[in-house]
Amino acid sequence: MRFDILTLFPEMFRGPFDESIIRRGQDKGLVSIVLHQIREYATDRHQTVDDSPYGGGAGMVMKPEPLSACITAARLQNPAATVLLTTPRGTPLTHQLAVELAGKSGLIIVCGRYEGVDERVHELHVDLELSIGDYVLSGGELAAMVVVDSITRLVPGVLGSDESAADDSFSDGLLEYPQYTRPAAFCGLTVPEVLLSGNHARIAQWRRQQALQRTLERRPDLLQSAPLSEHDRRLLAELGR
Ligand code: 6GU
Repeated sequence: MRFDILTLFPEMFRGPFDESIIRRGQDKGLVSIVLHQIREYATDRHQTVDDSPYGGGAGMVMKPEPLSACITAARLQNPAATVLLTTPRGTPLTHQLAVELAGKSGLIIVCGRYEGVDERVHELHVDLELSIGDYVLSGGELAAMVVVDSITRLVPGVLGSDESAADDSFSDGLLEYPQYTRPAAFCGLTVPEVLLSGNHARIAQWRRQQALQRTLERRPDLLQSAPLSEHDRRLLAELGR
């Protein structure tokens, strides 16, 4: 998967992209990330990338020409890519959508800044506007990092077989069950007996029950769309759903 990221602040990405899973994806040659400085595509003497909004109002708007030129340049290098724009008004990013985007041959991510981007850039170039949640960030860069991270871990081969994404929260539509490691007793709290039993069927059953209980308590909205068995429904009924 090739990501092209268009931003006014490429330096913001260096730390996060040089560590951990994203680093490993790049080292394995499964993921490549190319940063583009939008300002390099401004043509005036002051390299202007923003201007005040037509019609008045607070803040600045990203000018169409430098951004459009930068997107065109990225497209030449990543021709089959889907163009995403990070904005709080976008479609909410979910696990489901991350899976879908991980299947694309390339992604170009435009990081919105200021009060927004000239609407004609959306019309001409953007396939999908993405938001990472119902709150406002100062710019799309942190959101773009979240998008890249959530997609990279789903690219086949990036995670080792011992750290599969299959058990992650959301992958089965539920929140993940509680995890424990040694020691068996810590600060007076013990690990549930079933996890020490070696009985894999009982452990799987306990984990499923815990995932259902947590989801019911914290994110009951997820139960509307999670695939549930008859047994799951009976467990939830016992929990008072
Ligand atoms: Cl994608 N961008 C900005 N600026 N704020 C956000 C967001 C994106 N998602 C949630 N808040």
